[in-house]
Amino acid sequence: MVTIQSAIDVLTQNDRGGFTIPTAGLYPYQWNWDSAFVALGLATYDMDRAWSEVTSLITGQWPDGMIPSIIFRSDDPDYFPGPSRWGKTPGPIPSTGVSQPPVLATIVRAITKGDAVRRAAVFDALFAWHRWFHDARSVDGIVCTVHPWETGRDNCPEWNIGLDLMEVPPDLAPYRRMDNKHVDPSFRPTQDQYDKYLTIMAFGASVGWDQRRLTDEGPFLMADPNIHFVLLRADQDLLAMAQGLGKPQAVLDQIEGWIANGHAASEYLWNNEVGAFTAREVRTGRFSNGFSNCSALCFYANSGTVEQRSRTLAHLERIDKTVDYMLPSWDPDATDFEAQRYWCGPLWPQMNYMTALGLDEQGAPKMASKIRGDLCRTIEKSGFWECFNPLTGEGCVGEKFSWTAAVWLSWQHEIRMKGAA
Ligand code: 9WN
Repeated sequence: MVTIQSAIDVLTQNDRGGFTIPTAGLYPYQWNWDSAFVALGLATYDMDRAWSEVTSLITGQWPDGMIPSIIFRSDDPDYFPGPSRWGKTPGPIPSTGVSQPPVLATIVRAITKGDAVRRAAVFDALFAWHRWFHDARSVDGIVCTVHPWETGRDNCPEWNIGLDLMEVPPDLAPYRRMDNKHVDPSFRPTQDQYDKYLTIMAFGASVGWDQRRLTDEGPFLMADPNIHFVLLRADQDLLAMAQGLGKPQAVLDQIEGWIANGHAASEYLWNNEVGAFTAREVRTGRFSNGFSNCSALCFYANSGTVEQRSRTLAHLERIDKTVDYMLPSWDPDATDFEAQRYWCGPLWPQMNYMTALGLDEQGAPKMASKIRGDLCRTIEKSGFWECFNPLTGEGCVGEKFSWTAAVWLSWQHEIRMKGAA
């Protein structure tokens, strides 16, 4: 049975002293958006510890503002690719050379209500990170991504149109994967995908992790609805914090400009044929052809037209009739849907969290509560897994997973708060 204490135990067991790993064995370092969700869970019972999750992540920030996807405080032979393969990176702590969806400002705003001191302490770092996305990753006003790992959705079929354009050089340095030693390989990305992930890394290292060059000249360039909507939402949360902190007009103007640009960029990701927001390969303009579990983040970002939102909702209603547990990461009616393979089908706790929050805020409470309730049912059935089979509710990949425990704790806390009010 899952209880508040069992969820807290997961976070405590994954605590490595001021920061939390996603799960023991498979992911032995601090990951970017994982830590943001972890802070949300920790804040329900230990605000000081939640705050060190936030500040420890920021400690890895690069001089250009980027906060990397993984911070390597040690070199653990159990994980590949670790710090030696990423090579020398410009940050204060060894790290990857790409970022991850910037959910942190949204979570900082949520957990620091009324705490101007804490908000002020991290505002500049958050601002610099957002500016980095809008500068280093922007192509004609669209914030793009250079690596599937940066999107947090590694092997989602959305990336195939970008990966298909790539060639793996014959001299790619040999390597040995470690992920498949920890978990069933049928849950994980394929070898060809890994070769391409490593090819992008080799390019990044060859240009000394110059982020502008990685965007302009790198082998992979796509626009991702996950990064797009998460950043657009986070920009709005950053603006609210800036206003509350009395930041100078120039700062407010800058953030307002990002938000206006972001709403305009939503149009770029609207795939009229599918009737949903989907990823897009930037150099060819080609769209990916499927509904994913970030298509409906338009609600979370309060973006998209009335028609776009209602077509999005229609997809959610169709998918809900097909699977037992919402929300699968890839369209269950697609031929390349795979119920257990990572981002090709399983439902992901942090995605259900953001999607349900957005639907609730934008007037679709019924679907919001379905998406929240289904995640709670899978957790109650199977435990705090990394992700879940949407047809059976069975857990997949990593067990005793931090963000799963954290999201569940945050919902339990909300229920208790409402009951007490
Ligand atoms: C690569 C840690 C991370 C998540 C990502 C998820 C997975 C890593 C991997 O695990 O990615 O960064 O090795 O598969 O896709 O969203 O942050 O939980």
